[in-house]
Amino acid sequence: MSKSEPINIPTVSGVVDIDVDTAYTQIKDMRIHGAGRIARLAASALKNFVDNSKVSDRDQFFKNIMDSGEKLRSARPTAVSLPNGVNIVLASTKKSYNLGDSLDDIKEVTINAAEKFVHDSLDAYNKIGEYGGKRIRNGDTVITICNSEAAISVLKNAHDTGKGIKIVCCETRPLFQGHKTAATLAKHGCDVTIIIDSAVRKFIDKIDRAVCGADAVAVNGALVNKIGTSQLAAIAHEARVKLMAAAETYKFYPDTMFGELTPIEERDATEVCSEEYLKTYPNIKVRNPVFDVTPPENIDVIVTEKGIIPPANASLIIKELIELL
Ligand code: RUB
Repeated sequence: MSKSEPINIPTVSGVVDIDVDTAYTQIKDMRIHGAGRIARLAASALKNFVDNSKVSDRDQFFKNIMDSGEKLRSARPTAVSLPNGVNIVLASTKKSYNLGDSLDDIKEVTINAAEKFVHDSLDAYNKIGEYGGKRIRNGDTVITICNSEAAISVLKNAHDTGKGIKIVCCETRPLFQGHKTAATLAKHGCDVTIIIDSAVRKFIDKIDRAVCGADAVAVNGALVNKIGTSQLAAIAHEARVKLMAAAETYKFYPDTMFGELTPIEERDATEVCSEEYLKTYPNIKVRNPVFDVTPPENIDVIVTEKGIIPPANASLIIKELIELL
């Protein structure tokens, strides 16, 4: 993916037919990206695993599907939607296995759980769009970053309800996911402007609201999202522009309640500089962390499918999530 490649606009897809190894590679290589999409792809792959399993021994089946879950969870480290999605599906598998259910019953329960996860994920976008859209006012100019389906849902809703909004998309270096967001919203009929990431402060006095997605929400309400989000949030806070984070509840990170920190993925230097440049100047070091952490004091609200919460209430969502897993 580069700024010169044609734009392949990702869609909000339901259950797809994909095996575990292919899903793992597509997520790892970012052919499918964005926290919600990768979670749904992993759930689809677990369903596909069950559909195609030829194993007749229930213990062996259980071990194999747990190994598949482990593989899928390891494809990318930061978006907690991925382990949460896998764990939500496999929690049903485990329960059924531990109850002593037959292999056929364990399979059926797993398929139902995978389909339910995908269905609930898609349903969450509509709710987040509806709730978040209400907080956008007539004529607002709204800035966004990266390519978040949840944030796009809020923006589309505000547009569709006739608020006459204008949207500014940060292009989101180094992989330019902001160009995808701009293309999706322009196709939807929205008024869209792309700016380079470093132009946010220059334009902030023209901006009324900021909306972004989430890869993870910690127990203290801190938000992990695409690199540049924390900078956008700090600039917005300085200018008294409110930032709304749009996050389905499966993006809240249970382990942060027990002291874990969210690992921040660091990707290849060639995403930042060309191979030729790196060969010419082998003594130049390149760092490419792809997510950052926005402190809760720079976030106005988090919009979930269960309603809008202040960042300080993140622990309530996490407690509910822990009960599911
Ligand atoms: C994507 C990104 C998105 C969140 C939320 O990063 O940071 O803002 O994942 O997206 P990458 P969504 O392109 O590196 O995966 O709302 O679609 O789940």
